[in-house]
Amino acid sequence: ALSRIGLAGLAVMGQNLALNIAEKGFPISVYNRTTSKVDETLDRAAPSTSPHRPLLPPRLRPLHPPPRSIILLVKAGAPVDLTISALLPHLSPGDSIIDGGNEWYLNTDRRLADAESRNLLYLGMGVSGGEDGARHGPSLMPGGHLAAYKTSRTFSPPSQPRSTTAPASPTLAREAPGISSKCNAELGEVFGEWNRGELESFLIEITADIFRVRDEEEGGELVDKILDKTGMKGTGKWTVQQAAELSVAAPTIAASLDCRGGIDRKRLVDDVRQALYASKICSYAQGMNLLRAKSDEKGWGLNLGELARIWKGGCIIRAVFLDRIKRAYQRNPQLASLVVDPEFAREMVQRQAAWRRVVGLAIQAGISTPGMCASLAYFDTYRRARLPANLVQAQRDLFGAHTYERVDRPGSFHTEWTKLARQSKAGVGAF
Ligand code: NBP
Repeated sequence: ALSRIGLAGLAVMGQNLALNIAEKGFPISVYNRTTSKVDETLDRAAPSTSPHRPLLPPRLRPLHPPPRSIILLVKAGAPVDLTISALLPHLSPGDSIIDGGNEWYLNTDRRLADAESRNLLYLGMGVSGGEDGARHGPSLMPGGHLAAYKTSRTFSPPSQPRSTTAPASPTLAREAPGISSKCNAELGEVFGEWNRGELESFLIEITADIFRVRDEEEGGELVDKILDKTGMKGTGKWTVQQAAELSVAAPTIAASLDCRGGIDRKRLVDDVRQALYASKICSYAQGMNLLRAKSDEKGWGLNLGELARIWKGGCIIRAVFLDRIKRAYQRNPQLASLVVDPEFAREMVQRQAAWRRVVGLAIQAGISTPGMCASLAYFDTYRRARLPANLVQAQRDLFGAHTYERVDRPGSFHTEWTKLARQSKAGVGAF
């Protein structure tokens, strides 16, 4: 059969997604700049589902007449533009381009407008779930032309229900006083146990596995041999930039990005579990608020509860509590923050003593736990009726006449602070 679907970019994600789509019975044509990856993909495909080759010049023969959908899974940025340029001469009005990479949204906006001017349709589609998700059922978050979505949804690989961020530092339990430094196996057990409770999620599950892996060549445990340096492809940085631009508080997410740099042991482990859970809720709360702010700015009308549902399958942030997050937004779509939803607020309050003990201990012992500390500060801002921001705004009004709002009446106000302060001082002196 001729394929209606093409996929360009056969690295980890593209190769696995192509095999997934082919396996579900949809003929697909594939392309990669380096042709050996096309061969690799074909070698991996079951004979009956073999993806067609090649998608791109000189032969576009296997493709069905328009409309077709071409998925891109190449590195974000210039490689996407180059791949689109190579594809353009072979596309016809009504065809859809679906960029499945983690792209900066302004690049997506630009390409969408360009596609429109050529009578093409465009989707920017977040793909989560890594290699395994792409192969067996990723979490997909498309945005762009509705018509492109409608044409393409027929072949979107179904997500399989399986279970974001782990803002806490798992090294805390290991480095804290009273905990042996050679306890990765024990930590593996602890994470395994946590994954059977309220913390059940992909990242807790894989952390348990990582602690169990030995270094086959050199001996010892592999996690201890890994340099404490993490790579990044820009998504974390973009999230923090957006939070700053939209004035949405996201300290846990920012701290997680930054760190990508004689005690009762049982109680400590349990305290860390509670602190981790509470910190994760803060992290989700910040992410959701950021999405809502962008949605308000752009008029997207995002349904936050529905987003929580999409992430339940395939996505690396899948977690057992996403169902409850969905319900929280169903109860109140305008929820100011997840931490003030009655159900989550009750849980946070129940866990705060343990959380404070863990953060206090970490500070005393000089162990960096930026995610947990930032989350606790975030939570505490919601516990206070008033925050010290009034003083900051007064300072801004003093030095830059930036005006301020009042708690007791509407409007925008400006005060001659220095003049009044001098008068007041003079007045005090006269007493
Ligand atoms: P990479 O992000 O490592 O990109 C490799 C692909 O980009 C290869 O096909 C490569 O072709 C192609 N490419 C490059 Br690099 N420069 C190119 C250029 N100048 N012209 C044309 N093609 C070029 O692959 P990935 O890890 O599979 O990820 C693909 C996308 O999906 C990324 O945006 C990523 O952020 C996103 N994503 C990844 C994951 C994950 O777990 N890996 C999860 C979710 C989303 P070549 O073979 O010829 O070098």
